[in-house]
Amino acid sequence: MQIRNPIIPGFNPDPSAIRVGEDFYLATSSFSYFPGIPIYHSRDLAHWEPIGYAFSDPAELEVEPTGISLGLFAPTLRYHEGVYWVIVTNMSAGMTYVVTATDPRGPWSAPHKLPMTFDPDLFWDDDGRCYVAGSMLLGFPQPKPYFGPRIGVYELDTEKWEYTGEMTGLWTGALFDSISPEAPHIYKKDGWYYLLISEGGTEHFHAVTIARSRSLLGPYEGYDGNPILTHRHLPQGYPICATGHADRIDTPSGEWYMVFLASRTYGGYHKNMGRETFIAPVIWENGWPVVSPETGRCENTYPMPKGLAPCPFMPPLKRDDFTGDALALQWNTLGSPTNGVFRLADSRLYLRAAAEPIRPEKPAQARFRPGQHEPVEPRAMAFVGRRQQHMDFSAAVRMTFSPRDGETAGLAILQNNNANLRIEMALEGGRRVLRVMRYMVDTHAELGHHGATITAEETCLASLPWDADSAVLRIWTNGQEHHFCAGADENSLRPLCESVHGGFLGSETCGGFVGAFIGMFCSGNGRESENEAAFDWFEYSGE
Ligand code: 6LW
Repeated sequence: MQIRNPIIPGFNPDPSAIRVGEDFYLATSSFSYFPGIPIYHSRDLAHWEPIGYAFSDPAELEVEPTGISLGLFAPTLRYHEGVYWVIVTNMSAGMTYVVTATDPRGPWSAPHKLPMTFDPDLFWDDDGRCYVAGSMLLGFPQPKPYFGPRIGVYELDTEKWEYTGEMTGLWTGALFDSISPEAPHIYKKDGWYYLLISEGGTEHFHAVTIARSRSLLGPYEGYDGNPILTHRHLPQGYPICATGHADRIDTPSGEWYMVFLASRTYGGYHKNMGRETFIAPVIWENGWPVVSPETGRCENTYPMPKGLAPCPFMPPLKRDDFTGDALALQWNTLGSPTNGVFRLADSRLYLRAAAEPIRPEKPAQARFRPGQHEPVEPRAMAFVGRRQQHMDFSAAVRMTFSPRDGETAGLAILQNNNANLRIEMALEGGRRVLRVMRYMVDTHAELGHHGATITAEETCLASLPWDADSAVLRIWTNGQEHHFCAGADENSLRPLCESVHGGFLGSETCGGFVGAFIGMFCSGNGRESENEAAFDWFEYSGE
């Protein structure tokens, strides 16, 4: 058996990991999906089982569906004196949240709220004092051009939940005029404070760099061998790209590993699954880490760590019959569901035709709220989905729905607010139809490229009269070719149209920080409605 990359496939960026005894835990970013901040557990570094979420009270998580790439950015997961800690920025609300738990499966505390730092880290020094390092990239006024330290640190008073004093600048990054120095983590080893960061931006030029100091507050000296991990020098055709945003982990026998984000491209330079979690071994040479020492690149596989027996976990069944009284861990809503968008009853999942549209009237443009708190009303879109984890996958549902004017329900692959592919039931001229829709934006919609005008286009690729109120809907892919089928039951599925190239769903094309979800939706498309779509089952399989 080997460790296979990505260790956590599908949208799982900004990994942060710890070891507690023989158990490894890892947290990733969730942006505006709910529950927030998935937590994974492993005993062997190869198999990572989802065990819960750090934010699972909708009222406590201020995220909403239209700013999909806002919400919870870049957690740091730590263990200190019997307590698990997660610190994370909520970009929707312009605040930093800290939650704690004595069991990483939960329950987690309500968030303690701090002024916003970006990509916050938690570090306890030997004297027990707690420090939050962060990036000053967003939320802090800075002159331009600016070559001062852009990674800084505050001391945190964990009784009063406030920063003590001013932020101390630590490092600018390895490159002169480095782009987006971010994702700091501080570690202490052999009398040195190591400051691990990322720079180059989270796209193709992402890189992991490191500096060290004899004192926590600096001065920090960058490593001459930086970057310690990057694929920025490799061509776009290389199958793993954008390696960065890293954290370290060690095994009980003292071997080091780095977990980091990267993307798999397929069918062209397309990253439909967004940024996923990868791992590579680390050795130390002359006081500095060497990542993936055999080749200097992130490989598809690595040998199992010494002394760790393979420890697979039971994967979820392919089909979810919705027989439980709560949604299984794989499911997320887009936004915090305080507005009653779903319920489970009679072994079915019901989604209500809430006003939030599956595609906005005008393309959505996310607003960053640097630095100041702006309360956000938690609410969700009636979308219950799971991560796309495979290039070749199949997803199917059985749905019953009686649409009223303007209402739609069906099966969608959602990349962000401005890019989706879907099969939906709707009324056209008073007649029920099943249709295939493509909603795509020109470019970089999510971040808006400062004032750029965004245009988006919705195309109906097929529309078929459908007299029955129920249907089995299926989307399957071979690479970027997306196929759409429907039928009265599983044995009578027929293609609805030609296959569609899904490369436009890649995050490098349509912008944003998330990755594709596939799931069930129901929408009043601007009008609140109590009408519901019922889903008997959902099935996903992939290679
Ligand atoms: C995150 C930053 C980054 O805050 O992307 O890749 C941002 N790194 O560190 C969103 O995940």
